[in-house]
Amino acid sequence: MGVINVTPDSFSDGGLHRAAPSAIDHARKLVSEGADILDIGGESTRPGSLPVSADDELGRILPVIENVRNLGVPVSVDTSKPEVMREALRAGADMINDVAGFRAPEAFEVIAASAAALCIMHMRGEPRTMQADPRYDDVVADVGRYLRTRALEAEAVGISRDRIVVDPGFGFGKTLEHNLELLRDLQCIDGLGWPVLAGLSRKSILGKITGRDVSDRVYASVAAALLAVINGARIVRVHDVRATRDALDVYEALHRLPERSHTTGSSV
Ligand code: HH2
Repeated sequence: MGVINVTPDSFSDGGLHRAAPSAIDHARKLVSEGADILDIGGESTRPGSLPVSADDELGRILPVIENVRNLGVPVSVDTSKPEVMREALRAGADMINDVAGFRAPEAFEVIAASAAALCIMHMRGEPRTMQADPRYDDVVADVGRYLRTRALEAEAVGISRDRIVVDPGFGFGKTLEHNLELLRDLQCIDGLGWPVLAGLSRKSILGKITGRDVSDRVYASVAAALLAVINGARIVRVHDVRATRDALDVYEALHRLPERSHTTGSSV
């Protein structure tokens, strides 16, 4: 999943694609580099970011959705506002990705009234305050319980299981240790029964580990995406599509090999 932030303030590429023509060119580039899904966002969710109005968000994303829906890949829209979800779906979006887990009243109902897919993400609190001393009894169990509850609630309003994706929300109200535990034990989230999406691309946890600035986290991001896939993620949300695609191509080539029979080591 390639990220297109049509925002002035996103943490890694804020302002780069705030004008629709630039965002559309970027979408074309990501598809040519191997993105299977595009994720368009009109509101930054970085820690401390301030909310924008639904009108402003729609003004940013609608021209982009209309111009990228014919690129041959599904279009996801990253939003937490039901009115933005509704208009985005009307404009041709195939999926809604909500970092707030569809907590807004009517959010699930808007999706249920469409044929769209949805990504339910775990976030503790809201972007303005989420990094203030996050605590969990057991982060993997707590996040897993939340995602399971929300996914079952989505199914209860009539959204079929094959439309639902879950995401532990790396960096959203979690310390470095919380994020690492979630990455190490991602199989537990995968074991819930819904496909898992993981977004680690360029995030500050990678900066904390490598000491690198946000503009210099491509290698760390590729490593994190690959580890997420090895540990069960079915979709990785990334800024650097070409580099990630190459890494996943190598991983997938291994998986296409026929199984070797393990009868003896001495014949090697
Ligand atoms: N991370 C970001 C935004 N949306 N959606 C999902 N499902 N999972 C994520 O991990 C996730 C997400 C933050 O990254 P970015 O869009 O690059 O930055 P910003 O929120 O500042 O626009």
